[in-house]
Amino acid sequence: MSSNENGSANANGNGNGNGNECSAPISLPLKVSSQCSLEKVIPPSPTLQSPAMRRNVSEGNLIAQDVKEARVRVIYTGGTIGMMRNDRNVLAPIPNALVRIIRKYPNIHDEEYAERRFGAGASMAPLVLPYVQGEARRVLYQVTEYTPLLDSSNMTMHDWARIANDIYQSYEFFDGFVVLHGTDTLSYTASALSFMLENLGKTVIITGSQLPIFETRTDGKDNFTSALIIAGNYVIPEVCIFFGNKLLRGNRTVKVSSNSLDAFNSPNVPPLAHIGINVNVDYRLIFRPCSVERFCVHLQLDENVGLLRIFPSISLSTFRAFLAPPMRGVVLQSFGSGNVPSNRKDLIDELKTASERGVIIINCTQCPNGSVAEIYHTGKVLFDVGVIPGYDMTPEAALSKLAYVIGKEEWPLEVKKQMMQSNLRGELTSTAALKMEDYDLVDAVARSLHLSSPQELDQLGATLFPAMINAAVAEGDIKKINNLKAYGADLSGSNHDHRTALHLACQMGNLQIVRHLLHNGVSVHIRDRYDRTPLQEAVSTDNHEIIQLLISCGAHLTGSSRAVGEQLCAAASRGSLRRLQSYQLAGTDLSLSDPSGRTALHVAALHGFEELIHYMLPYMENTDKKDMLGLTAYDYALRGSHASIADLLNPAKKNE
Ligand code: ASN
Repeated sequence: MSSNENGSANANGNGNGNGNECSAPISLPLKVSSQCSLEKVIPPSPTLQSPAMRRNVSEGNLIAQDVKEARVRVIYTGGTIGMMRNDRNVLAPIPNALVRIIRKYPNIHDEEYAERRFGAGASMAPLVLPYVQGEARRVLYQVTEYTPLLDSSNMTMHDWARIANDIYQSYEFFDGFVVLHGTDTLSYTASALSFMLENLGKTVIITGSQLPIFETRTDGKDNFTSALIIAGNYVIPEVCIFFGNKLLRGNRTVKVSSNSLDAFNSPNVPPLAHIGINVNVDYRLIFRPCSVERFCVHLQLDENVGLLRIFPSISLSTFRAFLAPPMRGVVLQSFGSGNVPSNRKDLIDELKTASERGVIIINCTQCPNGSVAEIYHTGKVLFDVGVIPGYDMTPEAALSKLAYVIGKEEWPLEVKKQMMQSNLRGELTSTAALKMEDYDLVDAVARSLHLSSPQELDQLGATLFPAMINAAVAEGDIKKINNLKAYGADLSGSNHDHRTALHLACQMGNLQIVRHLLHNGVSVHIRDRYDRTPLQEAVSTDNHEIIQLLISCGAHLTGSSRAVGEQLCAAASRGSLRRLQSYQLAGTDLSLSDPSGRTALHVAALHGFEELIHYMLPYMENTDKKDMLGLTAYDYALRGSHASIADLLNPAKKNE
């Protein structure tokens, strides 16, 4: 597959599209697969750079404005959503049509806003979702179209790796991601991506439709626009599926209908959000990564995995052939709560031999609802021969998890088996789940206020908890924070200024609380009403340990390069070495300039701050940058009569 940006012709492929015969683990080179057409707003995608080189600031002449914006990358892989009927009257994907056509749909693209924002006639400019009542941000979206567009039945694990890698490569430049995909294998892709995208901190939504978006009657428009709204406005750090007014956890889904517009279900977990007149997210259900680690991607999948559905009188030869090498992982789809014919010693022996050979066999039920459990003798025999319980995982999740876990070459077999039974991304219900004292506290307050409906209780919780958590954070009281969590509070909840407990903890400089919140999965990416992230709070208070902790968790600075340049110049004019160090630790390029082209080096040279010059020089690629007056930092040092600084910056001396 190769890709086009916003529908333009571009044959820049990864060459990983036809792996049907491949049985080796898939490994993609980590490289930028396509040029970003949001480049007026967003710098080109980085390769894996040193922290000093990494930056996420906008280039170019942004128009100053009050409207808050969110950037969403759309990866269009194919599926009915973009199909049209061909001359043989069957649906087939049409290359380069989607973006061209939706540019003309006023309820999917706001041309007037786009012209004001990016200039008239900018055919490669990002698309813009029209204003949505009640949502904080305007969603700007850029579409990457894959070539060839695929019916999802033709997709392979290589395509999963392709999507995962594209998200990884552009992760810092977007607030969220939407993948347009055919519905037939959508649950497999969603499950696989949930494992491959490790320590995910942003919203990834996969959607598609049952009827093409170009037809008069279509579910494609609603699914697509709702996915964009959620990806741009809500931080739900999971791989989700949006379909038929519901946001579902991707690795819990199954396609349940080939003709209903409500085609997906997540039988064992309620929807994460419903879209009605409003978007109602149930934040208590969101699965958050609870390790302090940066987002990364695991592209190595093992294709030697399979689904073996037991049926009455299954033959030994079928069974044996299925388990034979090179098979390395099998999802055994058993009856009911995990039962197989225990009177078939031939099959049980075969499972035992395969397990002893190192094949990981995971027991999942054929029932759409419920879990495998060791309650019948017919199930117990499986545990005894080394078959692992898959609890309530869907076959799609179990299969893709096997491909992921077996692809982790650094994990020994025992660790792999352990991981298959562990809840990695919310894909299974651990039997050891704790019973929370949900809402006791809120109930007490509700009773005294004579409130009773679930909506009123939810509303009360949403109002009370952020304030109470903030009070606990301000007091530095971890025990209180834990108690509130046990009462059902969402530690990632935000107040009316959209600020989270993490914003406050960073501002207050309490490293211990910051670490505690991160370990409890609080997102580093939530922006408050003023567009500030927790990392910006830590920079503003020059807390280097917190900055480093946030960075190790995948935080990055956002905002225009000019604005950051101004901040750097302001720090230099105050002689604040510590602030420059804060920006450097936060991944900022110290050579960014303010709107008049001056860098912090110019300003430090003018004011005679030699210590700052010494600090900055190793980080500056070009020390002879000219500002709008055509002056370099060296010129400023001369004009400020700072001879020793001029000596350090003298171009003639540097070239000696
Ligand atoms: N066959 C199509 C696909 O999976 C079905 C759809 O998208 N509704 O690509």
